[in-house]
Amino acid sequence: MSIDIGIIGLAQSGKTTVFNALTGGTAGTGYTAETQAAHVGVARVPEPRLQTLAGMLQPKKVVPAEVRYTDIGASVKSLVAAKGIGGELLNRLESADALLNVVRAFPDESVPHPEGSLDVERDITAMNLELVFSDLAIIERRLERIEESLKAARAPERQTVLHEQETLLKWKAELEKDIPIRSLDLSAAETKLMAGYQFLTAKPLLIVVNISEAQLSQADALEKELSAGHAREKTRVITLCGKLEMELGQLDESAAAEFRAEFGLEESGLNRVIKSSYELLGLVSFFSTASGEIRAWSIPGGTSAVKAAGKIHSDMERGFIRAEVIHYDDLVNCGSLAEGRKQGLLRLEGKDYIVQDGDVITFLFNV
Ligand SMILES: Nc1nc2c(ncn2[C@@H]2O[C@H](COP(=O)(O)OP(=O)(O)O)[C@@H](O)[C@H]2O)c(=O)[nH]1
Ligand SMILES: [Mg+2]
Repeated sequence: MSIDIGIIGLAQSGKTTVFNALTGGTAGTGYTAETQAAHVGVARVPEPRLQTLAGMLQPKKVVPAEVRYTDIGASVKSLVAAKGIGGELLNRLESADALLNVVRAFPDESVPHPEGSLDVERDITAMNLELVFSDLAIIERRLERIEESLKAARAPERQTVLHEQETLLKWKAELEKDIPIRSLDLSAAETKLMAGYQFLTAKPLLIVVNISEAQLSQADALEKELSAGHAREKTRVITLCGKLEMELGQLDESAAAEFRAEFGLEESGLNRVIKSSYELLGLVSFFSTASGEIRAWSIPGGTSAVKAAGKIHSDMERGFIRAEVIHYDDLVNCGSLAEGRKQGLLRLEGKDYIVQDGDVITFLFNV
């Protein structure tokens, strides 16, 4: 299972362009009727350590981690209003790990803006309100059902339902003040309750400001200014030159690097988006080695060895015996797994070991 990110944004903001840039896709951009099917694609997570490991261990196969992007190609608000057909697309957003909001900053007379003018702040607010709108619809539906069920509920069950009702009313009041659920301080019980709902305003949000090539010189300043206003826990802002990145994404690595240097771009847009997403989601990378294959994985920081094994295969979680672990840095320093074992850098760890970013792991398990 890969990390799953839903792309949202106003019409013509560059959602499909950014989707293509990230996934190397060639989905049609420009004006398209809403309710079109979503675009789904994967990006390989750039991970230089994986290349180094591959060079060193000479595996038969090298598999990078992936992030899955879904460009739903419709406004959240219209999906909420349409329900039926909107439902499936909305579900995709609701099951995403994070949302990526593409906000238009590039000027282009030939691309009409739905609001008639460019205004990054206004568009960020508009999108936040669409997410609020969607969550309020969920809460209202649930509250109606609760009303119904309370009529018949008996004492023990009644207490739980009343508690849920009270919590939902509290969140509703916050949402009505345009406060997203992700910025509320939730108790453990509330967090548990919330997990059952998949609220859109509860998801980490990456705001990608789509700039033109001509705006590249102001990109850093713009990023700082917008971050000051919007970046907080679970929200980040970055600028990206969507169209340029999409075009570069179609070139081979060395040609792309050459153009990047000409534009003064230090790293690829994909790199920057992935880095911010990882920060936002608190993800770390580990590497698994097994039967001639080396593979990179992304897991939330604080994941135990047995859960990390489960990410690879449920059998590995169920039959977990132990993990042989060496840190990437140690492995690179000593040169081989055999040498790592000799020097005692390769350790045996149990189920509860917390996997660290850069761990190279061989899982031992029973089937
Ligand atoms: N000039 C310029 N045009 C862009 C940029 N990004 C997207 N576009 C154009 O804006 C239009 C809408 O882009 P698209 O990705 O289809 O937007 P979507 O409706 O959000 O999916 C297309 O004609 C794109 O070529 C950009 O950075 N600069
Ligand atoms: Mg589109």
